[in-house]
Amino acid sequence: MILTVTLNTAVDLTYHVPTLRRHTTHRVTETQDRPGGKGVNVARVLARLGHSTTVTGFAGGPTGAWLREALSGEPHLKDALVPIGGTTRRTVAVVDAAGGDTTQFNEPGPTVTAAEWEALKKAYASLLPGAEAVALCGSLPPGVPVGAYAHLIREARSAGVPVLLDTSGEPLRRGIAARPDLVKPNAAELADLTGTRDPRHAARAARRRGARAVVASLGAEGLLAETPVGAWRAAPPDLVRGNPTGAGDSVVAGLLAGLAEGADWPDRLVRAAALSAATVHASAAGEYDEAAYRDLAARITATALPGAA
Ligand code: TA6
Repeated sequence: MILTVTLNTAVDLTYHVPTLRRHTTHRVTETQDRPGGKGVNVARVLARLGHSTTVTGFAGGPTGAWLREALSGEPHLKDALVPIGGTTRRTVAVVDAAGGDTTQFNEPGPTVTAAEWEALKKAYASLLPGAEAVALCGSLPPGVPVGAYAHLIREARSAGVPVLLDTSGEPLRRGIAARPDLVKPNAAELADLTGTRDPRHAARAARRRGARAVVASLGAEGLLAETPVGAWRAAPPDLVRGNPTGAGDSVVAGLLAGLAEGADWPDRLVRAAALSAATVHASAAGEYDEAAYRDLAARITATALPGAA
């Protein structure tokens, strides 16, 4: 079983509009609701790839109930979310057909009490022994300590379970110091963490700070991996346009699927890059286009980069 942790789950709403403009009433042409938050997206992709996946984190209120109901229809996915008194947030992604880009609005999330955080730690400790890998994903809701991911990483490491971290800001900084097996920042998160804009230098700096391996998602330039056994780049052959919401989560899912299947690093990166581009192809947040995934996985290659990692 692969375990994903989403402390700040969400109901992701996607609005499609012909043209996005300020000071204008927009007529929405299409609406989609999906269970979301980064680790929830990772779990849905993994489950659709056939991997047994368990979702934990917090859910509460009517949106939390909706999210749990929506997840109950997913084969291979088990709900181990911890109930809270607050209400699960919503996010809104507005897809602008004319501009070909997406504007995202994320609520901060409900305030989590100290007792709820203790309940989550207990649930997590009971799930870890059955996990072959764990992914800790997304922002922290108010009330959760900033060192939460560092704590969960230390627990996974002492249980001998490989742990991946995908977050930003101070939780990322503290999480890296707890020595996760893998971090998956985007270019901005990596630059913010290390103070250097060159992705390769920045990825190496993140490894020196404690991450065993780094896979940076660089938008249209694809993925850059710095690992203990080498460095690679993998990018889709053509520019993919569409809704990028959840594309980074699909990178995490591809990396975990490859890890669980014992694939080598180049193969893991090909899957991750193909799943990410196939997610941009799909119109709803966090979904991927199956045909595009198969096609891209056959055409993407991972290129080894010179120099010791
Ligand atoms: O990566 C896309 C997404 O997972 C959306 O589904 C949305 O729920 C959001 O990110 C959550 O990110 P945050 O950093 O606010 O936890």
